[in-house]
Amino acid sequence: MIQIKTDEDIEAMREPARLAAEVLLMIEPYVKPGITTNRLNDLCHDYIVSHGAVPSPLNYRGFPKSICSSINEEICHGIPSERKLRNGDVINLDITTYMNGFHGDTSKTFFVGSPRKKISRLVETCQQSLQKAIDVVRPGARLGDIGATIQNLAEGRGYSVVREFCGHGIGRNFHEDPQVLHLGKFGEGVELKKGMVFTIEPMINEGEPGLKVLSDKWTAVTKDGSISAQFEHTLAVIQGGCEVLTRLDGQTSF
Ligand code: EYF
Ligand code: CO
Ligand code: CO
Repeated sequence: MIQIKTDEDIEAMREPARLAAEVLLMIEPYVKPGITTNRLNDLCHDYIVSHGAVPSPLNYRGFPKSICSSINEEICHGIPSERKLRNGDVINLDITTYMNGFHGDTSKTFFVGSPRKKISRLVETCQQSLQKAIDVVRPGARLGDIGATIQNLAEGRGYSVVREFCGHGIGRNFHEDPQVLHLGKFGEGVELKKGMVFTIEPMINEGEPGLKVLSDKWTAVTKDGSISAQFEHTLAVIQGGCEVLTRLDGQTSF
């Protein structure tokens, strides 16, 4: 069942959502060759806790860390470790914070050192697909409009959309209804209503859509070893459109 949020609920959600966005801003200068993903995890953890919040992933269904860090062919749910970032890597950092009784969830793919041209086209396409999907969100639109928008852009550029993971309702729980698929057909699926709050978090692969989960039981990687990119925002459906809760004031590019 989709839980419709009141204006008061949405006001309470702005704080964890803004904090998650601030974490991505805070961590960006540290995303450099040589740093370990454990260090990135600890910097994010300390920032979240020092701002009176809790990192939602920590112990969630047994997840062992405070953020997800997914490098190159890792699609999502990568576990921070002693692995050092290298020039040319791409890394998605996925941040969810809990405060005021609500969660806020956002993620971004960063270039480590000098971006490779072929990979930057993939990463830019993923970011654009999220923005185009956000642009269709308003009362009366349908979940299929979101999926179709992402699928058309990604596949039109020769990439593939990950099928196994999707965006999700979010609020008092990290994951709520509805499931927000990143592929679909225009005009199909649940009709969007004012007060719905959900994430859109497309995962786009350079190659085939298939994935496998590593023996660590968490990290999803592309089956063909191709690079994968992801961006995510939490948004609230409001009259005439949506409010991107995880976008900071004045932030235009992401
Ligand atoms: C089979 C986890 C559970 N799940 C989702 C638990 O929505 C998320 N990111 O945008 C999201 C983040 C995390 C997450 C962090 C940990 N988990 C992972 C993989 C499989 C699974 O249940
Ligand atoms: Co996330
Ligand atoms: Co999410």
